[in-house]
Amino acid sequence: MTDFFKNIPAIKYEGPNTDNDYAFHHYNPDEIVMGKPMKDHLRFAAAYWHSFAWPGGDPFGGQTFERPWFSDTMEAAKLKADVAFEMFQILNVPYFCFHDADVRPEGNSFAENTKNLEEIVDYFAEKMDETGVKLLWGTANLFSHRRFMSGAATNPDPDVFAFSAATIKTCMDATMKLGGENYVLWGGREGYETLLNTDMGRERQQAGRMLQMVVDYKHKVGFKGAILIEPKPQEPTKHQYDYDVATVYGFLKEFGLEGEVKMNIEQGHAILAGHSFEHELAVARELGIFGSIDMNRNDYQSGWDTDQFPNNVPETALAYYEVLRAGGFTTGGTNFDSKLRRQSLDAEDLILAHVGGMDTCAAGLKAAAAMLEDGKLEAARNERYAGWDTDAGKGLLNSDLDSITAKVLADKTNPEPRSGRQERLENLVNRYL
Ligand code: XLS
Ligand code: NI
Ligand code: NI
Repeated sequence: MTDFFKNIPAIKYEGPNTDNDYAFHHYNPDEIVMGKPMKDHLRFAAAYWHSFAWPGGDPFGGQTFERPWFSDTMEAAKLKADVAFEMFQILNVPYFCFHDADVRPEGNSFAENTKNLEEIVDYFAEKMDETGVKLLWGTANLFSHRRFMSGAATNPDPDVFAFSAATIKTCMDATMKLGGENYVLWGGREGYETLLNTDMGRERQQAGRMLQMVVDYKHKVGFKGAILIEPKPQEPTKHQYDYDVATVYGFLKEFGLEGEVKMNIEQGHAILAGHSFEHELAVARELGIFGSIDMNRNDYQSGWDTDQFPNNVPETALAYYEVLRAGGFTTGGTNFDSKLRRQSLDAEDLILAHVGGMDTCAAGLKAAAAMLEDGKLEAARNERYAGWDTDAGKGLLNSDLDSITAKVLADKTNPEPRSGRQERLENLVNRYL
C-alpha cells in the first residue's frame, strides 16, 4: 500500500439518505435494473491520464498538482500504477483505460518507448490479476509529443505516419495482452489549422489507410475487442476530420470500414459539435455503430473541452435512455475521461469526484430504465408515427411520384397538422428524475 489515499475508506453503497460523503448514494453495483446488475449496465472505467498523468495546467499556468510519481522514471511509473490500482479498488470501478504515454516513461526512441511500455504492461498484468480490475480500452497518445504537432496519420512527413503506425501496433499489442475489451482511436491532431499549408485530400487518404491497417492488424492477431473511433469537432486543431458521429460514419463508408469500427462518444465532444449527447448516441444507434461512452461533461459557457465529472442527472438520464435503447453496452462502458479542477489538489478530491460521477450515472441509469419500462415515452412516439404502420403508410415508401399524385387526387388527401406534444413529454420525463 502507498500512503497516497491514506485514511480514505473503500466506498460502499449506503443509499440516498446517508450523510457520508465517502459512500455511494445511488450506485449499488449488484442492484438489478432491467434484469441485470447495475454494474453490468454501467461498466465504469477510470481514465489513467486525467487522474494520474495530468499536472493541472491551463493556458496561463503550469502544474498545480504535486504527486510523488511526477518524474519520468520506471520507478515513478510503477508508483503511479500502485496508486492508480488503489484508487480503482477504493472506488470499486471494474475497468480502467490508458494511453501509452500515461503509463510509461517517455523514451528517446521508438524502441525505448516500446521497451518501457512492455515493462509496465507486465506490471499491470500482475496488478490486474491481484485486484480483478480489467481493461476497458487502450489507446496511443499520438498528440502530446512535439513530433505529432502536424498530425499522426495525417502528417505531411511519412516518417511520422510510420512512427505512429508502429506505436499503434505496440499499443494494440499491449491492449490485447491485458485482455482489453476495445481499442480506441481519438484523432488528436488529425485535422488542420489552415488550408494554406494543408492538402486535405492526401490527409484524409492517409487517415483512411491507417484505419484500414488497424483493422487488418486486429484480424491478423485475432484481437476480439472492438475498434472504436472517438469523434471530436475541434480542439486541438481548428478543423478535425472526425467532427461528429455522422461525419465519421461517412469516413468509414468511404474506406469500407462501417462494419468494422464503432464509436466511442464523449459528452463534451458532442457539446462542442453543437449537438446534445443523446443526439450523438442516437445517431450511432441508428447507424449501427454505437460502442462506448466517455462520460465527461463540458462547461456550457467556456466553449472548450473542460472534461468535468458528470453531475447533472437529467442529462445522464437522457444519455442512458439512448444507451438502453441501443441494447446497452456490449464491449463498451462508461469511461470517466474527466479531470479535477486545477485547484482540487487533494487525494480526496480524486475520490469524491469519481463517487459523484458514479452516483450521477447510476441515478441517470435508474431514471432511464424506469422511463423505458413504463413505456409511456415509447408509446407516445409510436403513436406519433402510427400512420406508417398501416398498409397505406408502408406502401408509400415503395411507390413513386406518379402513383402517389394520383392517389392524393383520388383520396383528396389534405393532412391536418397534429401537435408534437413536446412539453407534455418533457413534463413526463421530469417525473422520473
Ligand atoms: C480528448 C479525448 C481523449 C480520448 C482518448 O479530448 O477525449 O481523452 O478520450 O485519447
Ligand atoms: Ni475529450
Ligand atoms: Ni475522450
